[in-house]
Amino acid sequence: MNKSKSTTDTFYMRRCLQLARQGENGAAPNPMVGAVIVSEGRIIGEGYHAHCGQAHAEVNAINSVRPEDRPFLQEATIYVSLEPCSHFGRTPPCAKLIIDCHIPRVVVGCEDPFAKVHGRGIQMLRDAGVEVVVGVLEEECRALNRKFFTFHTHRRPYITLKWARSKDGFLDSWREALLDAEAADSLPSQPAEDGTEEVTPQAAQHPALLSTPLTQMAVHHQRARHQAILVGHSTLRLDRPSLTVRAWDGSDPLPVVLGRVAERELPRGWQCFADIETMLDALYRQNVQSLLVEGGAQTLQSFIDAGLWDEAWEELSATMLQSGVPAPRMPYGVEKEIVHKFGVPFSHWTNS
Ligand code: AOF
Ligand code: ZN
Repeated sequence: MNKSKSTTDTFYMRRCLQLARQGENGAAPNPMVGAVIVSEGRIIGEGYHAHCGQAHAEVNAINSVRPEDRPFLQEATIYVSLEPCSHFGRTPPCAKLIIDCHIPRVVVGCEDPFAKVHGRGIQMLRDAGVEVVVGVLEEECRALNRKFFTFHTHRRPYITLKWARSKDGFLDSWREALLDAEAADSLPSQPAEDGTEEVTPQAAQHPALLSTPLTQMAVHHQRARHQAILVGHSTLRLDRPSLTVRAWDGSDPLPVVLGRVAERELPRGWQCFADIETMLDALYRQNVQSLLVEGGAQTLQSFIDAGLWDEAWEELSATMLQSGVPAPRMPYGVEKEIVHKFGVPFSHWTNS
C-alpha cells in the first residue's frame, strides 16, 4: 500500500469510528460499526449500526447513496470499522451485498471475532475478486467494541467492577457499615432452616451513604451500558437493591446474585449462582456480553483475586465515613488513571 493511500484510508476509517459511536445506545449486544462509501475523493454514502436486530452499517451506507450516485458504486471503496459479515443472522450477509453492488474495494478496520464470521466475510469478498485491505486503525476499531471482543475471545461477559470509596478509605456500604457497628446485633435476619440466608425486608432501599444526584447519574449511566448486574447474597439480603436504571435513559440490566439464596427470597426475574465460574458460563450461554459488579466488598474482592475483571471504577467521595469495611484492594502494578464522570472523580483501572 503506498503512503498516500494509507493516509486516505486512515482518514475515512476515522469517520467510520465516529459514525459507529452513534450506535452506542442501541447496538449492544451487537458491535458498534460504521461504514463510509467513497468515490473519487467524495463521500457518497454513510451508515452505522444503530440497533441490534436492525440493518448493519454497510446496508445503511449503501441505502444512503443517492440514485444519481449509484453508478459510482462500481468504482468506489467501502470503509467498514468491522469485517463485513458472511452469515445469515437477524439480517442477510453484508459481504454478499457488497459483492452484489459490484463495489471493487473494501477497507476493513478489524476482523470480526464472532465465530460465525471470523475471517469468512473477508474470504467471501476476496473469492469474488474484491480487493480487501484489513487492519486500518485496527487497535481503535477493536477498542471501540471491547465488550464484544472480550465476550467472543474469552467466552465470558466483559466484567466491570464498581464501588464508592469514602475519603478515609471505606466502602460506601450501608449494610456493611451497619454490620460493622453494633447495629449488626439488632438485624433480624436469621439463617433459614435449609441453611440459606433470609432477606431482611426492613433494610429495603436504604440510600447509599455517599450518594449524590451526580454520583447516582454516573452509576445509572454505567448500569445502562451493561446487560447484567451482580451483587453478592449479603448485599441482596441487607440492602434489597433494585439495580434498575432510573437516573439515566436505558434498559434495566439482568439482575444476578452470587451465593446461596433461598428460592422464596429471590426477587422475580433475578438469577442466582453459587460461584463465579458457573455464573459466567451461564451468562455466556445466554449471550449476556457485559456484567457490572456492584458489591459488596467480599464479592468485588473475589472477582479481583480471581483475575476475572476487565475494568474497575472507584468513585472517590470527599465524605468521611469514620468506620466500615475497607474498600477493595486492586493488584499492584495495574496502572490507575483518574477520570471524571459528571464531575465525579473516579479511579479507573483496566485489566489488559
Ligand atoms: C456487519 N456490520 O454493522 C455489524 C456486524 O444478528 P445480526 O444479523 O445482526 O448479526 C450480528 C453479528 O453480525 C454480530 O455478532 C457481529 O458478528 C456482526 N455485526 N457485522 O457486517 C455491522 N453490526
Ligand atoms: Zn453485516
